[in-house]
Amino acid sequence: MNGNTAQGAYVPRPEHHFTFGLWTVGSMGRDPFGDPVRPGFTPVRIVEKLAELGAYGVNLHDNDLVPRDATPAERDRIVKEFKAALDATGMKVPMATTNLFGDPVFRDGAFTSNDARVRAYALQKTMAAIDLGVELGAQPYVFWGGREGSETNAAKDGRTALGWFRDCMNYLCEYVIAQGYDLRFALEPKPNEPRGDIYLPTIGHMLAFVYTLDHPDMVGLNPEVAHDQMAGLDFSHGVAQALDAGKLFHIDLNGQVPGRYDQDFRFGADNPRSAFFLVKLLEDAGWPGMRHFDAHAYRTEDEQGVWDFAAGCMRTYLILKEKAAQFRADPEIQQLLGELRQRAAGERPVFSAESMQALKLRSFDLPAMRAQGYGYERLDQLTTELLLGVR
Ligand code: GLT
Ligand code: MN
Ligand code: MN
Repeated sequence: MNGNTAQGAYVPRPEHHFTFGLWTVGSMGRDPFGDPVRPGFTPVRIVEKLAELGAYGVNLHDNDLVPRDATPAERDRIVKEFKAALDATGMKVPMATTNLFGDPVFRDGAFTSNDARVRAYALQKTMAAIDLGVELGAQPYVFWGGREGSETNAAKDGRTALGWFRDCMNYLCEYVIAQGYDLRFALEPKPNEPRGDIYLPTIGHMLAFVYTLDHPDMVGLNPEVAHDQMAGLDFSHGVAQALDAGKLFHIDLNGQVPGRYDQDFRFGADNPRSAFFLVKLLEDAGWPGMRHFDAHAYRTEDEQGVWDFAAGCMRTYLILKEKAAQFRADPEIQQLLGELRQRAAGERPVFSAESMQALKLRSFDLPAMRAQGYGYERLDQLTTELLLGVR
């Protein structure tokens, strides 16, 4: 269990199900203040290099692979070459999505644009992108509504915008059913950037929206570490809620310091402690989905830095996974948790006339209950020491 003696345990392999977006390692380091600093790579090169590093697959937006202005013949040639690279390496495409944010046509949103023609074009583009995703074997299909928001509420009533969003999701569910595709949708919440405020900004907002759709069973979530942390939230809590609802269809792992610009740092770079609690949650839950990194290398990096970034994301996940196993096996930690479990044990409150009467009459030793401590300082310090490698 000691990480110092188990370097081999941190080597990523396809069975760990690590994935990256073409847009992540492919990022050229552009930011709102500066030009690209790297040339980027072809999709084929990304597939080959990620396979070499031990990843399971790559995810993509339609236009990460097929440029916006490609002719049908060009599209077919590009997809063919890409599939050949997948076949040669054994890499998969477990998730696909639509770029509904880069083209200036989407400046006021795609599914929530004030222009009905833009909303129709967004549906047309998404249907074509779904066809591509299905052709490549993607499951689930992600929707990140980066432009679905506003800077001023003078221009649009939020209820109208959500209604348009709902109409589009219902339409696309029907499309999937009509085509006979076996495909589920995963909606990705984000509070802001690139819009001043984005509709459906958190896991909770998005989850509530899913249940207003015509086919809620087909639609779940793709939460992202950075997006909850931008809002100052505890990501593990949101993920726990999505798991509890059976709606964690996909996940975007990265790093983000709260209160800063949209950083998309290497997984665990900002806060290894919260990354640990997230990994522990996913592993304790036995969650079967892909461990997808939606992040990119620092703008300071050259090509070598990009591959160091990708390897680092996977290695950190594996180290934290081992730490989670160590946490489960630590006798002192388990003793404290056992004491807590004893305290937590008790009958579930199932309502009946009798249980209600009994509860109304039950007497509590309030002085003792008020005086007791919970031992969390000790438990937390043990966790910290485990993470710092001295246990
Ligand atoms: C973009 C965004 C991500 C989304 C991607 C999928 S694109 O990088 O910042 O959070 O998951 O559309
Ligand atoms: Mn994301
Ligand atoms: Mn992000």
